[in-house]
Amino acid sequence: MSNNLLEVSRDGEIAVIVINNPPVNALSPGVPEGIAEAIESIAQDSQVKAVVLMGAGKTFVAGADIKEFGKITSGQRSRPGLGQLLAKLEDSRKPVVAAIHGSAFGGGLELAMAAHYRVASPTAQVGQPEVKLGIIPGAGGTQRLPRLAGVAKAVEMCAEGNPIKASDALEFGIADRLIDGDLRAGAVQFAREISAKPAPQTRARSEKLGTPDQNVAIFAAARENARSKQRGMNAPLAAIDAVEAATTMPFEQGCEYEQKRFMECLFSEQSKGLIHVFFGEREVAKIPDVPKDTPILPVGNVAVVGAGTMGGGIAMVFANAGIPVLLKEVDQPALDRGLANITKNYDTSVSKGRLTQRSAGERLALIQPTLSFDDFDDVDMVVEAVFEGMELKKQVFAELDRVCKPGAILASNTSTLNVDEIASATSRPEFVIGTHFFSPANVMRLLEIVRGRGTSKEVIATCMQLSKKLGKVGVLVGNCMGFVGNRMFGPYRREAQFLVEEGAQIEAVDQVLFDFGMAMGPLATGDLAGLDVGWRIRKEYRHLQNPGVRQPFAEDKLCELGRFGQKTGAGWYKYDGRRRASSDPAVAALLREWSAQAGIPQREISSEEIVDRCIYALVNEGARILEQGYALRATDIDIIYLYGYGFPSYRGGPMWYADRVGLDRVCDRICEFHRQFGALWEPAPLLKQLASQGKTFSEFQTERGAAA
Ligand code: T1G
Ligand code: NAD
Repeated sequence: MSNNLLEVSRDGEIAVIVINNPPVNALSPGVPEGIAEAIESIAQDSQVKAVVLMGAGKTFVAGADIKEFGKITSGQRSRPGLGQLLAKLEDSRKPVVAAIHGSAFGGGLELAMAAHYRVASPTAQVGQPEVKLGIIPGAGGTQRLPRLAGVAKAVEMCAEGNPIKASDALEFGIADRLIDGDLRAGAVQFAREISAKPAPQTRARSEKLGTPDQNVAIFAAARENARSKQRGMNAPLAAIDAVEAATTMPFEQGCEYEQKRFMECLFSEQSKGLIHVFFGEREVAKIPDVPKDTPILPVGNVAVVGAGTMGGGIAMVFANAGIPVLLKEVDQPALDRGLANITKNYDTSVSKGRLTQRSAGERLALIQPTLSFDDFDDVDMVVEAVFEGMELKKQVFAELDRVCKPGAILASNTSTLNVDEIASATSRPEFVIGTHFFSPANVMRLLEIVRGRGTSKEVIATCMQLSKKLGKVGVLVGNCMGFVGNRMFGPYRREAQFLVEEGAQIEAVDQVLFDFGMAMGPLATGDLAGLDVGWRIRKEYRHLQNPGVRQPFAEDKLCELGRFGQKTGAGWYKYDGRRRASSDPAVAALLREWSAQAGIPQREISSEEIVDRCIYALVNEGARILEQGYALRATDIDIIYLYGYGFPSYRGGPMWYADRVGLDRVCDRICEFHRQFGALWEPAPLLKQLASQGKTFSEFQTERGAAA
């Protein structure tokens, strides 16, 4: 029996059901129905003694079809009754063996746990990642997993959403055997071995559900962990409640409770934001005019110029990916400083158990220090990370053009400078590109890839693919000042400064944005990155400022006092030896004085105004970037802000957030600020247009995509 989504065949007395719904065998409409039909017809076949259930292609089942969720929440279709299918599977009197390779995620693991046995290839992984989509397992996962793996492991997997390796699945009783080599053959062999045994039902098990005394501590720790590590997210807490229900309610009742919480989460704003992010992360990798089959250039070894804050981290990124790195500095003391920082970072990772001493040593060995360009003639790619000055960067690129082999990619980590002007210092602008890492480069996942006027499609495709290999989320952006992330961050931090100049407390501005979900408040972020970085850039571009337009003064004045932030022990806050921040009344007093000198009246400022001015400043500049084409999609801007600036993922990103608020309301508020504060708040034409048409940035993106 087969339909185009699955195939049933026989291997002697064993029936083999193969799900074939590429690319990830999601439980799209037709798949659960097909499995149910197959189980029913196998039940009638007396020849069959047991069943193997597996996936075709690269993976078992990666879960429910996420693309269908929108249709459920918009009422276009009802929720697929996965629960009924799983009960039917579990009730099969012919034992069912799930054979797992690749990923058994979400509904995929739930399917496997409803089977009577599970075997897996050693490279497989299993997990309940639903909370990363703002939902919880909805097909019995929170009820069957604790029965198989115990309460502590189940609550960790369901609340944190991270996958576990096959060897851990075996250790915790989720898998019954690991199969080296041919999985199908091994699974059929296993099915033969158990075909005469009773078919154990996971739902009937309770030996691992613990006692209330044991469980109370587990759930308390899980809730505390969720509140700190997944701050602001509702789904992890709902997942914990559902696993707890498995320890206090009978199975069916527990499933009903899970169902109720699942639907609650599915219809939540947070889930919509996180599903937007899920597909957004995959969409940013698609460049309309750079086809999937664009030739990729080899990047087998690289060089990094400058071993400062960024250069050192960038060298670690390549070494962590197993790519040998030449690291060049101007002189030995600078080189020693850079290597010492790198070594310290690896030692920290080892001391925190994130890395073994052996692999730290292997990675460090891949970083070869040098003081000359002599060895650069053989590298496939160079990333330049010297001081942010155009003349110096052009000197370095002219030198690279002279020493590097034809076809080597020449990338700059500049955070603001014009990539075309840097490229003009070479004879090969088609090989020049911006690779804007974020600090600390070995930690932050975002990589803004800056397309120059001459950058070739091969170089773009190579860097986009390389970003994945480096464990980064690569987003292609256009070459304008500050590119996308920093260009939007300017107005965001400008408003934060204006708010404290007008009377808001420093701590209040940071706390309100922190409560909104930002990883850190805007002023504290300035202290972390170094207030002097922006100060140097403002001084470099002072000549471009429009004299009639208000400029924030607070951070310039703090820098004139040498308060650069964490690096000097004082900025907006003061810092102890371990960089812990505390309020500094001296700054508040200075601000009152400076505002009085500037004639800025002081007033009470609401939290709502703080959020709107900072977040809508992001949105307004984002709209300009979108209409000017420096970002391909609104989604790209959202992904940049999630991975580079600590914007809360459950709000989907600034552009998605604005869409959910309603662009008409956002535009009205910005017009209000325009009237109150002047030209800086001129609404972006695209925002005005979409607001007047009752449209969203997502719709604009789809239309532009269709037009491309
Ligand atoms: N539904 C629909 N499409 C999916 C999908 C899914 N579950 N998983 C992946 N895709 C698409 C993806 O958008 C991309 O499309 C292509 O497949 C390849 O994916 C009932 C309710 C499995 C580890 O959260 O983690 O089950 O961009 O690029 O890097 O309780 O995909 O090519 O057009 O990611 O090899 C829970 C999500 C669902 C797992 C493979 N499951 N997927 O990674 O490929 S909720 C998940 C992944 C649920 C139940 C609940 C990864 C992967 P396109 P890819 P990959
Ligand atoms: P940094 O001052 O920490 O380091 C710059 C290093 O470059 C110094 O060690 C210096 O000795 C070295 N250098 C200067 N001229 C050199 C040459 N000719 N050859 C080799 N080395 C040379 O600066 P940073 O913060 O690492 O910034 C480097 C670049 O990265 C800048 O373009 C900056 O805008 C960009 N950037 C910085 C950050 C950040 O948060 N610091 C984030 C993203 C991008």
